[in-house]
Amino acid sequence: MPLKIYIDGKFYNKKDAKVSVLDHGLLYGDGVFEGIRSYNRLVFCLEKHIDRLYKSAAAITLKIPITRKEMIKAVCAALKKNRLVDGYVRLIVTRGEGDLGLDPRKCKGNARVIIIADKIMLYPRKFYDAGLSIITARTQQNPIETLHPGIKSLNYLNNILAKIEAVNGGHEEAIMLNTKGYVTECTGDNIFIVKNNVVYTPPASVGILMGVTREMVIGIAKKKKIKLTQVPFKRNRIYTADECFLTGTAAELIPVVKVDGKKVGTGLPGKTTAIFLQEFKELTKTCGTKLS
Ligand code: PXG
Repeated sequence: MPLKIYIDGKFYNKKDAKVSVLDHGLLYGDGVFEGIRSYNRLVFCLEKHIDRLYKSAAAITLKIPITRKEMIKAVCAALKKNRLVDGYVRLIVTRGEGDLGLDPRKCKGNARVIIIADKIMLYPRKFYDAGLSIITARTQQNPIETLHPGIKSLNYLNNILAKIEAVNGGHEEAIMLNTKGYVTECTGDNIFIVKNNVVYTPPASVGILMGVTREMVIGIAKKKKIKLTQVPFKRNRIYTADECFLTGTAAELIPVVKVDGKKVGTGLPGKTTAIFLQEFKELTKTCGTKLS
């Protein structure tokens, strides 16, 4: 069965799912997106993703043409239409079709909603078992005074430049520092370290995407009475940490065992990371919106 893709209220076969070359999402990266996952027909934290989508849109003065309720329905419909039990949804809202000028007013409120529901592509198992080796990128995080990293916009070039550095060095991910040298996040994941049984993750103020998985990890720490603090830190704190892990919708929680060629802790995935991963797996069975 060909993939059925939602564009503005209708489903199209993949080969017919097309948008204009004058769409400002394509011309300028003018739009926002979300990556959402379903586990056994439970759309994980769907409302949180929808909230973030509408927040991102508001931050770029993009008016989404449908209500949150309609959006939730459409995401569920896209998963059902493609008979996905464990799926991945890419939800995209672009400024829509305009002309060659970058003035968003030319798009005349044609904002376009696209929903692609497909199978999830995961990091290979070996990375969960052995942990990732990552680097610090020379490409810095966008300062919060520019395109705020908390906005999940279609303009991911900065992250892609950092990702290219990682890939060129034979790594899977790269840490981006802010202009003051503080650790922010990776190109598609938030970052956590553990030192002496305390968990640390960078706060919003350094410039990060407020990850849904990150929020779940913070909740798990509370529940398990593990001390977790959101404080700025520099990369030397990762080099001397006992454990490090990344969080993201696609990756879930993935251990990091090497940063910039230096072993983190014992150089093996840590026990605190394992506890969080175990608890997270439980949440994927209960947190979200069940497909009817
Ligand atoms: N930081 C950034 C910059 C992200 O893009 C996260 C953190 C984690 O957020 P969530 O809410 O997923 O826990 C993300 C999300 C990809 C891809 O293809 C990555 C994301 C989203 C969609 C696709 O690598 N990362």
